[in-house]
Amino acid sequence: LGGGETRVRVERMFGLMDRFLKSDPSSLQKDILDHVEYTVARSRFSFDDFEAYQALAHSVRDRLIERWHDTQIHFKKKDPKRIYFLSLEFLMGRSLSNSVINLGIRDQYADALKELGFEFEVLAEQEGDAALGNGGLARLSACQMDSLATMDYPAWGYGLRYQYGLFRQVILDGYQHEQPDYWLNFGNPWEIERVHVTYPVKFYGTVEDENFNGGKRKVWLPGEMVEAVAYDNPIPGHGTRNTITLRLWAAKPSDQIDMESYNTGDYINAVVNRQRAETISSVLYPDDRSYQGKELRLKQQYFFVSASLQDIIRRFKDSHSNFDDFPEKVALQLNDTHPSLAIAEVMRVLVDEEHLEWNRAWGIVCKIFSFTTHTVLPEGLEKVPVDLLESLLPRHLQIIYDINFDYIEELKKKIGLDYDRLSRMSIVEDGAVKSIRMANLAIVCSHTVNGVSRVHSELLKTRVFKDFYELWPHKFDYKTNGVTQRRWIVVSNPSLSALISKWLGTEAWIRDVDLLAGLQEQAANVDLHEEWRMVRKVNKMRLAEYIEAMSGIKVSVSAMFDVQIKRIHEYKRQLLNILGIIHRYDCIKVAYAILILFQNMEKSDRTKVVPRVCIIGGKAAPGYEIAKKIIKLCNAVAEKINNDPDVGDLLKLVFIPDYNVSVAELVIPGADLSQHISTAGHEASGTGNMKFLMNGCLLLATEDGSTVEIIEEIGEDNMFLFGAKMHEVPALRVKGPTLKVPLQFASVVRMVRDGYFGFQDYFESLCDKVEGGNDFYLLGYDFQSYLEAQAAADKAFVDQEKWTRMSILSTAGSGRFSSDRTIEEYAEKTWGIEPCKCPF
Ligand code: B1N
Repeated sequence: LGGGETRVRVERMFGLMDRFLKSDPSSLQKDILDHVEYTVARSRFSFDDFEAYQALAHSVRDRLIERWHDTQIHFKKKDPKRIYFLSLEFLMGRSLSNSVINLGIRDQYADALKELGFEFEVLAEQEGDAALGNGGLARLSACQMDSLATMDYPAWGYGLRYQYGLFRQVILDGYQHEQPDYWLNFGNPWEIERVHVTYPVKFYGTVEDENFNGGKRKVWLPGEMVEAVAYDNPIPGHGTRNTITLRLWAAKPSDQIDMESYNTGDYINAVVNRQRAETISSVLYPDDRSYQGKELRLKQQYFFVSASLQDIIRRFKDSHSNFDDFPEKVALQLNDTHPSLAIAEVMRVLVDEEHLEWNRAWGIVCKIFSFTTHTVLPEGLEKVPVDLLESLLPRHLQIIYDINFDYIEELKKKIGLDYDRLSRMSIVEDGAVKSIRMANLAIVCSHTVNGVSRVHSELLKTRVFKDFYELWPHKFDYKTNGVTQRRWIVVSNPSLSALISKWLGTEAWIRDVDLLAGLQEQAANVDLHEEWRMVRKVNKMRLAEYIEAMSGIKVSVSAMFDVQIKRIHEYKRQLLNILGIIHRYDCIKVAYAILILFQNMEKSDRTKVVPRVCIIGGKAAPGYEIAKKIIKLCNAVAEKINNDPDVGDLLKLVFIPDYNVSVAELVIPGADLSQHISTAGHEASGTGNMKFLMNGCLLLATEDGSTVEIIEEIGEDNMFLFGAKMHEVPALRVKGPTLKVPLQFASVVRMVRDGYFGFQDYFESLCDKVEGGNDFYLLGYDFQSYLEAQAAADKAFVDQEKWTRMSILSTAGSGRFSSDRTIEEYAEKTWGIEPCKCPF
């Protein structure tokens, strides 16, 4: 088009469009009904709740897209330094409520829907979870995206669009069964498929030398090619127009390959082969913290890394021609070692494709990467067998060897010929199976190595990465994790949110969470107490209804709701919780026997028992036998207790199946007490504790991970602490079999062993894990102090005034644990980026 014609066209376009979509009730109603008719393709006179949800979601999506476009145009114009957050997992949960709240149009939508005869809350319940992650690490990524958007940072998230997210957990006869989570079955209104944003990703093949400019260069001749297609998920900030991108890649067959088979007439096989490509992004690996050298997992890692980097480099080259400027414009964040192939990939692109000289490329690489590790144990670190890497990514293996060679030479100059240390610090491990240590690669090539809590960072410096810390102390830092108060208070606990705003006289805490500290002054105010208790009671009623609907168990809301929800792991000690419950049950039974014997209430302790509803939820990795037995034990104990007429309302045990983000949103606001009871030194951070804290739930906890910092904020008087301290654990383990274990512990384990809850043979190995010198996680050692902490919680609960004050102080002291604070620290100290706020 000529200049004149373009102007006429642009003017015409402006004439036709309203600047922004309107958000008054009748505009919203019209939009929703239009989507019913034209997007969902149902008659506007006949559609059900799910269809109404779909139409509603699409109308919200339109508003998101508008802001998202503006933000992207603004970023492009300003060209700031960008942060690219690479993570194999994002646990986003539901999007509807979060989006309308961040956009500031929730009430408008609720009003609009009411007139159409729908309730917003009911429609919001129709949405399924996006569960593209395992647990804490993945939910952390999601919280951080919310903060990045809210704080106007020029950020992109990159990950994989798994066809199947984390498996659905179904409990049959008390056992966990896994079912695939085909979350895309009914379409996903929150993503935008970018059919034109695609990149080829190469695998296998050989590397050859080629003559180039009078010298030699490496050329990778791949054996397989797959196409990466972008799916963009707009992430809206709160109280800002900024809406950033979470770009997830899906694998599609590439057109560039298999021409041969078509031509040789093997048409059917050619088509079948093409489908193999899609398996790369088909399923999320359900193990957290354990690493198996699986080819598909490595393929997933490289697939998403390669596509993301092509995208990032393309964006850089749109407005820059000199790669020396790359570090001024690009920060790459490695979320654990999972994306650390990115290091070798950047080297490969710069050297092999952009023809930079090796040392120049290396200089650039050393300035762009930062690495956050979420691991505590050396066994948790990823190691890729050299054979596997050689076959899948032959050129990358060469590059890693070359990086290692230069690095070891440098290292020798610094530390001398200490071969033990050199071999520990090498990127290449020479063992029975020669492998690449991904953490070492990440540490060597990153300018910063972050831990996720203070004590985690201390562990890294003194144990796991001690050698590296001694060499490069300046690289090591930590950013204590945080969670977003938008989702974990405003979305999931609207009544508490309203109450906080009322008492603080402002909603500003939603973006500036430190303001929550203002509640401290009111912690003794009786009017606040009354309203606080009312809000908590309403949330408990909501949770009680859910429990009844799901399990048929009726629970009393005047009981203490005691919750432990998280992945099932031995170190997280759900077994300690269950054994504690068995002890409580036993005490109630004894008290009952005394009551019957003496026909005297006074003599029995029964009246002193504080009624409890114990709630446990979480998934076990499908191959983790012991974790699965813990789930079965929980259900077996629940069966016994809940059906025992002697117990009644004094004790109930509920296992909540299929724990996920939306279940957490329901359970956390309704909890009185929550348990974070990992053996000290095992939880890198923990983030569930922060969500409970924000919601005014009291914590029963060990001094582990981020809990240590929570204690500093709210004081140990406001929580129930117990257990061996981190520095005591190693010595206690050495003592092992000689450790004195309380009688009560032996007696509850005996009940399980003797088949009191059935399934005697099945539970035997579980009991063996905590007795006879095998008690690695120190359940026996900590049992006594655990029971004491539980007793202290009971005592505090009886004094409702005290409890309410502690609860208010918990919320008031939670400000430090917002992901806004974490992200600000990363932005300033690690990434060197600044906000880039979209004007309008
Ligand atoms: O990351 C969370 C921490 O709060 C937890 O303490 C920590 O356990 C968790 C391999 C992991 N560490 N490692 C993983 C997840 C998936 C996977 O494939 C490892 N998750 C954690 C956030 O910092």
